[in-house]
Amino acid sequence: MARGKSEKNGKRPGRNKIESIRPEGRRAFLQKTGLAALGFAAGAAYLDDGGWPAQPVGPLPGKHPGLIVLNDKPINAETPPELLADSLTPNDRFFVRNNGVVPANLDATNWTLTVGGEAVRREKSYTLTELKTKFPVVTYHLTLECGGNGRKEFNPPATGNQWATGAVGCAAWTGVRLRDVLQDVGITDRAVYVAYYGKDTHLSGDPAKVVISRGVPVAKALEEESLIAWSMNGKDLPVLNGYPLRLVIGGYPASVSGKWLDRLVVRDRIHDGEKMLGQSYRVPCSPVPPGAKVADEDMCIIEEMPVKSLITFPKTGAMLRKSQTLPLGGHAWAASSGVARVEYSIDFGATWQACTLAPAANRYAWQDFSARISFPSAGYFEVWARATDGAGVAQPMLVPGWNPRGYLNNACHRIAVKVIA
Ligand SMILES: Nc1nc2c(c(=O)[nH]1)N[C@H]1C(S)=C(S)[C@@H](COP(=O)(O)O)O[C@H]1N2
Ligand SMILES: [Mo]
Repeated sequence: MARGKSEKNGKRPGRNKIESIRPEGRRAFLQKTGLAALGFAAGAAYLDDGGWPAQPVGPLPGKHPGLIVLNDKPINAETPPELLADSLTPNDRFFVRNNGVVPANLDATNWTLTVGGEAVRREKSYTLTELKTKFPVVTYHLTLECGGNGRKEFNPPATGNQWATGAVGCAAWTGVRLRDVLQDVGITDRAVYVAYYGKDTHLSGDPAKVVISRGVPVAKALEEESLIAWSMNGKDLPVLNGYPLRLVIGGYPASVSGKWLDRLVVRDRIHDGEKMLGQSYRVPCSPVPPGAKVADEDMCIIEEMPVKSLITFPKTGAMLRKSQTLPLGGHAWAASSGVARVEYSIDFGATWQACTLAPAANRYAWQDFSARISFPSAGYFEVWARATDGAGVAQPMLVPGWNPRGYLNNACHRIAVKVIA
């Protein structure tokens, strides 16, 4: 189990014996408690879900075999919570969200990044070596979360990858600041948006079609943590995560962090590239009832992602004795306001207790939380975690605001625990 790994890394307090339920035991437990029916993230139960691949595809090249492959055309894979226990998500465990075909024959030596658009003085290109030597090289811990993470829980269902909880990760990204490069190119005061193009190709095979080209407001692009990165946790980017160069922009949906990055455009308007318009990465400007049809002009671009947390230890279905305490662990993240606190509940949200919250390495980095939980009796419990951001906004306990594409589900994560006498 993930526990062994966590303890080896010294990340979790103590070494309390939490026995995991044996396969037969787990199944019986899940049946008895109706756990599977609750849609809990319980290992292979993921793959039994209607619409998901019946057979796991993989392992993906360079990726941990425990990643759950939701789609192989394009490749999309999420990380189960127990594989996300590390403070920094290892490269082979980092989720993959592709909209097109991974580019072949990636050549870092001859890679160039071109910066153009209506609002630059003159277009300019850089080789990777130029980027690495011309500008200060910086490292930040930045959380990337897909806007559709948690989509699986929306009802009526939204089309698209049925992400459960694992389209998120936090790595140490190394590169140069986007703002240093933009400054070197020279952006004019007409600049409104900074957008990307990557080298991946359209699923249709049509070379004229752009897979995805999204962007951020100039002010966001100019933040000190907005990076053009070539390294993840001290190693080259994995091919599936954008080798050899990508944007990493924390706090916004990860769809703005363009992979296989070869072109930036500084626009004099809100970028109108592929997956910027219509219903993509947009939510209703004002709340709508579940199932509503919303006209494109009433949909607004997602900017900052809401506060969220994830329990990564123990795995749901853990079993312990009443005499033991449960070491709880996980991460919490929010956009620019940061995480103010994390609490847990073992009574379905009736009462909440404080977790210990580690400081953030920097803005937009997730923060580890932990707690030691004593249970009042034997029996079935759920452990819920709830984070509150710096503006006092907490995670909802239930799935929030239904929206046509199923974005921004930041409902509390919960796990099942069985306490035996
Ligand atoms: N070139 C390119 N960049 C891309 C994408 C893509 O399909 N092509 N997907 C985006 C989306 S929707 C997400 S959530 C993140 C996922 O990053 P990851 O695969 O490294 O986890 O990449 C973004 N950048
Ligand atoms: Mo995404």
